[in-house]
Amino acid sequence: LLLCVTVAVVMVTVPHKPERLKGTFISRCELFQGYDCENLWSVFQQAYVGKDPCKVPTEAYDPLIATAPFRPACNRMMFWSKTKDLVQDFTEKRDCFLTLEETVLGFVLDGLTWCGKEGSSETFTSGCPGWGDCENNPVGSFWRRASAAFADGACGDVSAVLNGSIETPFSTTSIFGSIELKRFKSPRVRSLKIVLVSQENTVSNCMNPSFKDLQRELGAGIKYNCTEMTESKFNECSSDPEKPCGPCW
Ligand code: N1C
Repeated sequence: LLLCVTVAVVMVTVPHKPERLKGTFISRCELFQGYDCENLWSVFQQAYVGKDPCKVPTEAYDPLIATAPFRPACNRMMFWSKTKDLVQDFTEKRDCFLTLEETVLGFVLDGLTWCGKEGSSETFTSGCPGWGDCENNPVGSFWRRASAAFADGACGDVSAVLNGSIETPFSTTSIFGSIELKRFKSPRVRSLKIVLVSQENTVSNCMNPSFKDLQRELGAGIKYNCTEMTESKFNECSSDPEKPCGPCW
């Protein structure tokens, strides 16, 4: 009997995983001011609910982006590739830069998995296809669409934090390399500052051949520079009281 009661209580109090997804979405959304979070959830769901989870193109998220558009933030936008944790720690301490994760859409969906199923009105959080399964999966399409819209707002001096502890810090197939970089337009975007951050082991520097690819892809008229930095120096940048907002690179 005790077991039955426990199971019953758990079933009532711990919602099914998809319910948890909605809960996470709404509670994260409520940390932002000025959004109708229930409406945002319903617009979000329309992108993938009832669809084959391998047939959700980036355009499916157009209404979602239109409901919570990104505002341009000149000289403050920060992009990254293969340095997510590092950049997240950095922006938490320092309010000067804006990443996609700090906007309402990036924030509510960060780290989550979701998909629908043909003939069902439910949201699933397991058994969803990943990048390796099909390109047009709900999660991948969201990040590609949101990254494009976020990058469209870039202006002035833009920063991108790349990983100096890997062989190819700039990858033409990453979201940064294949989507964001291509949307930077001169003269709206004046310069791109690459900050190449290495952990204990430095594997590549600013002379890395992949930066030739980057410069080739970068729009004409946009200035480019690259600064190498250790992880500890980078972290110091986020806590320098002398330069609370001044660039450290
Ligand atoms: O493919 P990436 O990096 O180059 O993408 C990073 C790039 C950043 O500049 C962000 O603006 O694209 C944006 N972005 C996110 O903000 C984001 N949050 C979480 C892209 N992807 C994001 N994710 C997840 O990480 C998502 O699942 C995606 O596939 C990975 C990409 O990480 P990466 O390869 O390090």
